[in-house]
Amino acid sequence: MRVSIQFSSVLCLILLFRYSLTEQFEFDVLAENGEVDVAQFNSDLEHQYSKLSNDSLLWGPYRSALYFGIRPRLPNSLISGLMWYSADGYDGVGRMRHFYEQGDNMRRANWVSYDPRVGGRQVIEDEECHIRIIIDFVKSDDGKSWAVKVRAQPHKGYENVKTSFIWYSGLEGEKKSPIEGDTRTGYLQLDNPKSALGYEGTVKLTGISEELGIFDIEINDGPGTNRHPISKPVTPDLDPTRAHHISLRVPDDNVWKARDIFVTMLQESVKDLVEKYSTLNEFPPEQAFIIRDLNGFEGNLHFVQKIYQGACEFDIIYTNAITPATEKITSKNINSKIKQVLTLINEKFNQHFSLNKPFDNSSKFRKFGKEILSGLLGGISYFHGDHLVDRETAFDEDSFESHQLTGYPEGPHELFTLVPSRPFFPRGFLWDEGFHLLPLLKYDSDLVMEIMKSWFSLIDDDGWIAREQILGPESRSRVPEQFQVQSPEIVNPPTLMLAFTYLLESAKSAGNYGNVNEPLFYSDEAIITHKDLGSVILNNPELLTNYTKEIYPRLKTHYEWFRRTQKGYVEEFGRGANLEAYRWRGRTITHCLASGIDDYPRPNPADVAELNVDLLSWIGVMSRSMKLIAQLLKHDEDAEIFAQHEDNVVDNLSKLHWSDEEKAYCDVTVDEDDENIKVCHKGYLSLFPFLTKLIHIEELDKLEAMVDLISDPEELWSDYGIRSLSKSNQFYRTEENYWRSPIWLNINYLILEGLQHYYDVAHIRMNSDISNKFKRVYKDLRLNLVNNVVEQWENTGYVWEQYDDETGNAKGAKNFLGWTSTILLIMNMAEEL
Ligand SMILES: *[C@@H]1O[C@H](CO)[C@@H](O)[C@H](O)[C@H]1NC(C)=O
Ligand SMILES: *[C@@H]1O[C@H](CO)[C@@H](O)[C@H](O)[C@H]1NC(C)=O
Ligand SMILES: *[C@@H]1O[C@H](CO)[C@@H](O)[C@H](O)[C@H]1NC(C)=O
Ligand SMILES: CC(=O)N[C@H]1CO[C@H](CO)[C@@H](O)[C@@H]1O
Repeated sequence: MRVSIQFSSVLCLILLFRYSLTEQFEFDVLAENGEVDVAQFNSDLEHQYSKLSNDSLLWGPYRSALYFGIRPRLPNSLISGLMWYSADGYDGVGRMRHFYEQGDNMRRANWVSYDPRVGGRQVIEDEECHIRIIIDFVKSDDGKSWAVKVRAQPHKGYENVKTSFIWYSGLEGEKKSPIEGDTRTGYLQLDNPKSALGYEGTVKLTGISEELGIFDIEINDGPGTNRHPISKPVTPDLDPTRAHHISLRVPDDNVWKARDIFVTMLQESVKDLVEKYSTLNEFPPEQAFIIRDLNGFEGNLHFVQKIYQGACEFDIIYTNAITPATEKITSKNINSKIKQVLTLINEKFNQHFSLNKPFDNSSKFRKFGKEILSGLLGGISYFHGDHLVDRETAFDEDSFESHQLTGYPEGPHELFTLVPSRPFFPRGFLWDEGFHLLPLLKYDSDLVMEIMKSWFSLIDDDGWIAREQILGPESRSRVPEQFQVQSPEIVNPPTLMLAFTYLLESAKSAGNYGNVNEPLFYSDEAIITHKDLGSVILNNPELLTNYTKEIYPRLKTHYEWFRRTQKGYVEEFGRGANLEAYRWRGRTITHCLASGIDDYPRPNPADVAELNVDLLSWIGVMSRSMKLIAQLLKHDEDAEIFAQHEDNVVDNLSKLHWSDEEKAYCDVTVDEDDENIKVCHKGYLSLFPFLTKLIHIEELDKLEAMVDLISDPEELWSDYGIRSLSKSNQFYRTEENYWRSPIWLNINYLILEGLQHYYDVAHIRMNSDISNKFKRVYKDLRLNLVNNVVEQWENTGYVWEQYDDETGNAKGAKNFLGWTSTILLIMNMAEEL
């Protein structure tokens, strides 16, 4: 039986190799054209880029909600993960590590060096297991194979600590074999002869699937220096010096429950032991929780468990048959591969980020910067599945109670995205994503384009895109039910449009626009190689232009949907005709989740007459982005229309939302007599036209008011950054205190940009008092922000969602490497205006 299976594996292998050679061959023929042919060159370029990019981003720790979980950027495929627990006592197993949880006692847990195209290193200080875990992840040059080295170093005083590690791999979406004549479906199976007593040395799994081809996974036992607990096995199948394996069949979309499944199997084993021995105390802890293969199942999900004492290391090596022998990673060459990857990441970081004064002279800031970037990139995730949408419930205009939504599944969709916080918000957020991409523009603009493409492909035919992307059951398991359903009446700040504009502008300033990249000679050699990835679109902006062309109609629909669904009442309240004026839909008395600044005070009582200044500013951002895109594509008529929208927004921000008395931008509503009134809660909201650069540069009085508001310690200024709500406001630090005082880095970054922009364009017209104030505020704010975030990182091991305006202390979600990583951009900004 086994022999015939292995024979068929070999056969598959040969057939697959032939298949891959054919693909290669076709490509060569395509390129084999003696003449210079620009069109040919371009289409080859697009194809080559797409293939290289897909390959280099195929595998990754894209299950970022876990401490360490690997999957490819493919729906239903091979899903793997690492778990561990302390085997010193009987209670360790109850705190088995798997999902990255906010409450776990980790002194730190993050990537310290990482790039999705090559791999990197994560370091976890587990204060309960008393070990430091170092996880190195590397990929082969062709991107098709990978390897992981797990090392554990006991904390001082715990040199004999016992730790159990569990690796699991599960294959989903097993389809019929692509090989003609082979009637088997895809599979993943144990390659070692099955042994209930456990395994010495390497445990090997082999598998095949339609998308991946043939592969194997080796989980070795590490070098001879490793120690296992040597307690004599109470029963022969509980030998702690051996690796133990079980397998079972689980349906698609269930491998993510690996921890629960493992624990259930463990409970079965423990129950059995207790029945036979009446108490578990007969067994030392490292034996009591060894998984036992009681049922002899064979299936698509496999667990391999190991128990070590003291320092240890072991490797997991995934080898795809397609990877050329010279590029394969083995337990022999893995160390040099890791070294190579870490060096490469260092070089790439140094090449792309030159920290500016005064952060350029200390290795502390450099180390911090590299960790922030690595942690941000380590949040890149791939999601696949359906989400819940309510297209039925119309929001009752006059009711400001929260609406009870009933969702129906739509999809499946896929999303390649970053996440705001691995432990707390491990999924895609529209409002955050634009900020996530900004630091990456400098580092790998090709990656930014891939992520943007993925997001934009989610815009539906009406132009709607869901605010939170909760795709598939794994993602849903992390979100309370009342927040799972998305409604097409609800929008979110369109920060992706902001980032897309930055991308177009950086391609433009790379100076390659307009010239088609003409090849000097034509050969069948590759035009680009995987080493070029990161700056291909900057060097070949036509790739970006072509994509922009393709996505333009969809963006336009999105823009129109946004403006249509959020339109404010105008004629109804004597506000003239045709105004650019908008109101967030779906606000409740206490919250406006759509706006992204959830509990920021809004007009009270809530009224359909409300107009929101932040929303009008965001519309302005969209109009400006659409204008730039239309100009780039030479859609002159459209460009004019968008330019007109932008002008109207600028005009109306001033005419509708500016309060001369308060010297701030404010929301608008009506009083009991239906007269228009402004409601001014000073804070981030008052700054929106400034943050989005939509104040006319002639309006010096307004610019001055902005810098006054920012710099006044009784209003927004604190020693740690600009607070969200003024100290003078009646709601300052009240209730949830989410956007009612804490310092948020994304807005602070926009404030610095606003200061920089208006100083540049308007300082000639300002009197010296004001222009000096701009300079001083800019310089001090930048220093305050960086110094505090870095200090908090040193104290706590993490960067955070927010910082307290009175103490600078970290608050909210931990490991918030989403938009808090704009700190990296801030360190890169000029020291002075
Ligand atoms: C861009 O699109 C044009 C028209 O479809 C095509 O001819 C050209 O090859 C494309 N350029 C690139 C770099 O893909
Ligand atoms: C790369 O992946 C994308 C999306 O998954 C796909 O549409 C495209 O065809 C792939 N490109 C190549 C050359 O395989
Ligand atoms: C870096 O420069 C700043 C001032 O520019 C100074 O205060 C600090 O001590 C310097 N740090 C090191 C490590 O040289
Ligand atoms: C206050 C005001 O009405 N300003 C302008 C707002 O924008 C519209 C066009 O959408 C203009 O007509 C208004 O004059």
